[in-house]
Amino acid sequence: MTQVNGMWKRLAMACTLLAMPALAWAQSADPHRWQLNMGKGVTASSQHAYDAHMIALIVCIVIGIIVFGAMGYAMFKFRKSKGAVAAQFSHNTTAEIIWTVIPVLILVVMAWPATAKLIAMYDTRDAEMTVKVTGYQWMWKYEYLGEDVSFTSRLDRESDRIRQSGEKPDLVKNPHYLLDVDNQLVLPTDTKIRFVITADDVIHAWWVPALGWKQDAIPGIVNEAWTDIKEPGVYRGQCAELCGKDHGFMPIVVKAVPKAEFEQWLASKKPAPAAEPAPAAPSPETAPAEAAPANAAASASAAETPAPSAQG
Ligand SMILES: [Cu+2]
Repeated sequence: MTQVNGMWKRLAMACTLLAMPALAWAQSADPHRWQLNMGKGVTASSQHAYDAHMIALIVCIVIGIIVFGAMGYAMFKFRKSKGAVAAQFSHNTTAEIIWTVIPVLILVVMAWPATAKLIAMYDTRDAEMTVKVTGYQWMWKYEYLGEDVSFTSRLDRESDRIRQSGEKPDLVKNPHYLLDVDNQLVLPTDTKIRFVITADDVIHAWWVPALGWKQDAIPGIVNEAWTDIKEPGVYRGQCAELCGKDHGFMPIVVKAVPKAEFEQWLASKKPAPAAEPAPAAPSPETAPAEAAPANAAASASAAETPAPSAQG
């Protein structure tokens, strides 16, 4: 008996040692080569998904150990060579009730927190800002609603050059080959951000694993999602719905920065304000607020004037 106990202890220790690298890798936001477990991500949603996954995984492991342990023990202990004779019975009501009720209880225990987390994932109320994401063949458009800031984001030119040239990509020189974009989606941390997601041509799906969800981008339909990124960093993703020949070449890059830095970035992306005081204005007390729009209008019309002649 002590020998059997010792064997189980050694087996448990071996299992723990084998699981250790997986537990260590699970800390990071982005996937690693040979990663075994899912990542924890950097948002509450991704943490919830990770927790639900770990609960289910642990339940599966415990059930697996119990079932296969009992099977192995029964096959070894009651083997034919030891003179064991198969029991003869057609059914046992007590056993049937037990093996129905226990799995139902296990499922309820697993479904309860999972459902609560799923409901929370779809609750976009009380968002502090909204970003509209539109999928195109083959790029993304981001609009910061109400901020007058929008831009497209597509595969970076160097990745595109390498893939079209047929040369072998060097992952040391280009560690983010096919995973970089020209314009990153900059987002603030510690902010509830609502996404409205759609597409302009075919179905795409916007997916950044570190945020913990993916959402279909469907023409004519506006889907919703939200995030609240806890850690500043660069998080990469891809289109996750087969959308055409360049489906594999429309990556996503989210750059999460602290709120103050985001405000600065957003201000820098807004169209230049019309009321720029002219530096040459000598009047020290009142900035010529009306003069500036007039200047802007004048320069705008000056810019427009030569256009017809240039065309003609
Ligand atoms: Cu796509």
